[in-house]
Amino acid sequence: MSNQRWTQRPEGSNWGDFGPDDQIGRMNLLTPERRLKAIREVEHGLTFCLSLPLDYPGGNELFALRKEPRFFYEKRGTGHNYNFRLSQVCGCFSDVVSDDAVMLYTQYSTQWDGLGHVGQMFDVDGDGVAEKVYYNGFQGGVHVVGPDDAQSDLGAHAIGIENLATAGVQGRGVLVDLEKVHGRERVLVGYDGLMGMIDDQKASVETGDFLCLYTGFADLILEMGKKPDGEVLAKSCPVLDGRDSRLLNWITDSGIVAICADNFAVEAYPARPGEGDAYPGLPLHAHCLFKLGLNLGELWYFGELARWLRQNGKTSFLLTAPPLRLTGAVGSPATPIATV
Ligand code: UVW
Repeated sequence: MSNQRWTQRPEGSNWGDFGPDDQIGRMNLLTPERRLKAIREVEHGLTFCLSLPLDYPGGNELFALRKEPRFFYEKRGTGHNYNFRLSQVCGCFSDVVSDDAVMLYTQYSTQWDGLGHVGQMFDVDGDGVAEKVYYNGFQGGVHVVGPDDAQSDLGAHAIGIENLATAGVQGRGVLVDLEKVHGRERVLVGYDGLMGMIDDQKASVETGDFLCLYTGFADLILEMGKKPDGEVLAKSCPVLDGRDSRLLNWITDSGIVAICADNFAVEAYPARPGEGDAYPGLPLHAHCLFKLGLNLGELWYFGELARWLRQNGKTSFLLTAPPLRLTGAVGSPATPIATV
């Protein structure tokens, strides 16, 4: 199999399986039938907001390159377009209006990783030279263009987050409760550990599902009240072992469309050392985003939903979680909602 962007695809990838120019990857498995099945999960009409306030974690201890939202206000008349009396436009108007603008780091808080977030150096054209490539062979500097590339038209012109926004991110969420088993202990969870919890909690994970992992990390961030302690966070709560090949194979075979976790990167970062001269620093990201086109949700907030599911002996729910339809972005804040 090959197409105009690649003649060889990475081992274990699904490039081309959803069409030569596919830009939504595993989300293709979320069919109308599976959405209907997800809607049938709803029995009580209760909703849970699965987002942190977007100004959390607070500061940038968690990741130095991502900053808190900053607000701006446009000038209007002699002041600003905020608490602005519309009588200044027409004396008879009684309105007071406010607008705001915000500088939002798309991956600061509760977020989706888009397929343009992590690629790999990989020889797509078989010439012996590795190129910067992303899911389905879209290229860094050509399709995903940054300020250090030759082109001046910046952004993800393919695999941008707007593709996920229009894919209809609504389906069946299945929550695996890692916090119930490990508490706040930092544990590397591989295939055996995850399968054990899925079995014990009778969480049936099916094709088209969103796998949701509750680790307690976002609860800890909330408790820190916008003053996150980086050292404590680095040693707290379970993370997936992205270097466990059996876990990665299970993700491929499971048919899940996304993994959503309440921790920083779903997987341990940094990961355990790999083998050979060059290997992914974020192996689960490489497997999911780059090879499978499977989006990752991070820093979601599952605390209240997890407690309700525990009390009611359930693991599944209707999940509605579109990203912003922000053309050309490689990630996006989200305000996911669970309905039970
Ligand atoms: C990194 O980029 C380290 O991970 P994330 O997917 O959490 O943004």
